[in-house]
Amino acid sequence: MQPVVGVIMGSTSDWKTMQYTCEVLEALCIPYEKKVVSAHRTPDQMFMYAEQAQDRGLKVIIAGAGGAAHLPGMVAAKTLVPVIGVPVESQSLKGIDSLLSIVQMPGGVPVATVAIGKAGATNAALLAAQILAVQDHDIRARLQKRRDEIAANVVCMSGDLE
Ligand code: RP5
Repeated sequence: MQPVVGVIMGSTSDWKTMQYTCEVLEALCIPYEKKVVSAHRTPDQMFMYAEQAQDRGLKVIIAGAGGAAHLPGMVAAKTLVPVIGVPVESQSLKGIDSLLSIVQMPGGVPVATVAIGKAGATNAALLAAQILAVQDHDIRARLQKRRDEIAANVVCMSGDLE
């Protein structure tokens, strides 16, 4: 199936976090591709990826990076495909560095920034799915089912307190 979501990350070390993005996309049956592309170590490949994304059929790009996390912003600078940035938790600054690097984009070039780490990686996939669901009713139905299950779980948890 032709991928509609591109999941990229700055290093293989980001996979521990970005695997949660891919798990959710798989659960929602959304075709995606995954790739390591580094803003600093392979800048030419990063620009090529961004420039070709739209013509290759990608509808959303999810970019995870840590530390000096320039990947989401630089990709966003080279494409009109919406970019969601996932701040990966860094060892030295617990991902605050990643978060600030990704979220503080200048006006005119947006990156939708999610939370640091696993929750952010999970929500990046759900946000991508919600963007796709604007035009894809099957994805919307799968998202609604997932939301209903989450709500049912919370109701069950409340029962456990009694
Ligand atoms: C960033 O540098 C990557 O996104 C990664 O989070 C961080 C560290 O990379 P490695 O040194 O583990 O390859 O570019």
